[in-house]
Amino acid sequence: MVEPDKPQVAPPPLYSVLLLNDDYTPMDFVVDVLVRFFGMGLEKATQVMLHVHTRGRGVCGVYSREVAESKVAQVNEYSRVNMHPLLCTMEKA
Ligand code: TYC
Repeated sequence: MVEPDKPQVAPPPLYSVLLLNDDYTPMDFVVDVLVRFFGMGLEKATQVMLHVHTRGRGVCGVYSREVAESKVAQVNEYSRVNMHPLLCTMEKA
């Protein structure tokens, strides 16, 4: 028997929010960003900061496009007003 087509609904794409390493942003500022904007505890935030410091980049979290764009904008603005060159970006997960 011929079945009716199932509705073809793709799940919304997810985006990884990333921090990039640089030579100038203080480590404690990066940890503060991870706690403040990504809800991490101090221990996890320190691990992620050290990962970014040694590997060049690291994932802070995975979100819908709208939430990821908002995190990127908030982190880059917070870094800018605090005069640190820290960069946050996003890519499809
Ligand atoms: N590399 C920086 C330093 O030595 C620390 C740092 C870590 C900067 C992570 C950015 O996303 C970053 N002070």
